[in-house]
Amino acid sequence: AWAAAVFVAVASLGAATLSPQAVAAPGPGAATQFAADVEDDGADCNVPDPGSTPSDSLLPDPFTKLDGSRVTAKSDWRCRRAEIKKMAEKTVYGTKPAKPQSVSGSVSRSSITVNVSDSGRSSSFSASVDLPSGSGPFPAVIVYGGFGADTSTIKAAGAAVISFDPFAVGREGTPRNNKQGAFYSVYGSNSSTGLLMAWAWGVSRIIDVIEQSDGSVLKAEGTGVTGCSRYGKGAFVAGAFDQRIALTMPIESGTGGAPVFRGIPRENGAQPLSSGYGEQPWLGDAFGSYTSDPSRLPVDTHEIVGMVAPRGLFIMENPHIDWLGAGSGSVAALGGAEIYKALGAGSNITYWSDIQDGNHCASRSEWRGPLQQHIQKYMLGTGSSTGTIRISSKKPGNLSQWRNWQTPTLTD
Ligand code: MCU
Repeated sequence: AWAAAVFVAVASLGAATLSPQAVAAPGPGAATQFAADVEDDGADCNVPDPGSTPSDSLLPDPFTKLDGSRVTAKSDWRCRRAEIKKMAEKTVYGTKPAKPQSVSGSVSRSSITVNVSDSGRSSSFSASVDLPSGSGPFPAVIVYGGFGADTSTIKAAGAAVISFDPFAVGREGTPRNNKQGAFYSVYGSNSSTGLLMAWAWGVSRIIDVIEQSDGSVLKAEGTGVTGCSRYGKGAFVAGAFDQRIALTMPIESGTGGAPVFRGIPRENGAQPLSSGYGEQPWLGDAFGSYTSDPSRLPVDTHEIVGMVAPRGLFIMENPHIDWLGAGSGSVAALGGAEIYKALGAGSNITYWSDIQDGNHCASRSEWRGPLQQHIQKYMLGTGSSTGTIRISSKKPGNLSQWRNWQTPTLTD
């Protein structure tokens, strides 16, 4: 009850194929070398129906494909990721529809508007823009909600801030059979897709509008995404499901975000899966059949981390509040880092829970330097930071207890 009260208080403050060259050292202008130029570069993959997968209390092997064969080449990851995407949509988040028939809008120095229509239904939403000093055009970080993200460091690093109100796209406080917001106006209030994926769809549509603009104010290449707490869950999902996003930065995301689902029930004080499912319709309706037994899930979040690979990922977590499940978060990072390593991009993932200030969504000096370095490396193409895994001893994670698979050496 204590933790829940704290969260409510904070919440009320704001309501391409991986080529060998793709993992070479970055140079100026190479900001987006790890990102794709399309939202889903595995859209052409032939993904078999996942059917039912065996129950497994350990983390599923990211490198075994649905046909039972193993991933052997880096280029295989593209279609293996498409399998993970399909399973994750089906069991965890709900489907993310492809780009609507029509997306239009505008980009100015102070705002972005987005208009979509598909199959005779339309909706729109807008977001505000805050530019850094300099002449631009700038890559932007799409910042969910109004708290927890260090927008002054983002701007000081040289990126624009797009303030995105996720509730405009998928409102909280609605029952699952009457979801509201721009996403549900188009796809139906009884859509089984949860809010996190609806928000991710909104982020993708913002990127569409930036891509379609004349590029004088903002550029779509080098886009970042961040948010804290429920918005950290959102940022994590947005980055996994749009491969144009060059840098994904979830903060203190908790259950439904980065932490492995299989770890949550075994982690003292972590928000239970049933609570993460029931508090808000964040996860897809289908997840309701897994809350009492996550070992039946065909995927876990280490593979969602792997969907982000080899793009920049900076997971920030808070080990001082049990509810946030940072131990399960570190297992997700360690498991996902195996995928980064296999792709030759081991230095593109950072996990950092080794922090002093335990306040939820606090502004933290420890993260300022790495945040700036990540923005410069992945969004601007200047600077070169090497990823680090800094796990607090308060909430350790031990990958060897969670897997019975080995990481393959993949051919180029
Ligand atoms: C960590 O994110 C959530 C958490 O899952 C909820 O249980 C709590 O009510 O709110 C947190 C949050 O978004 O705080 C701002």
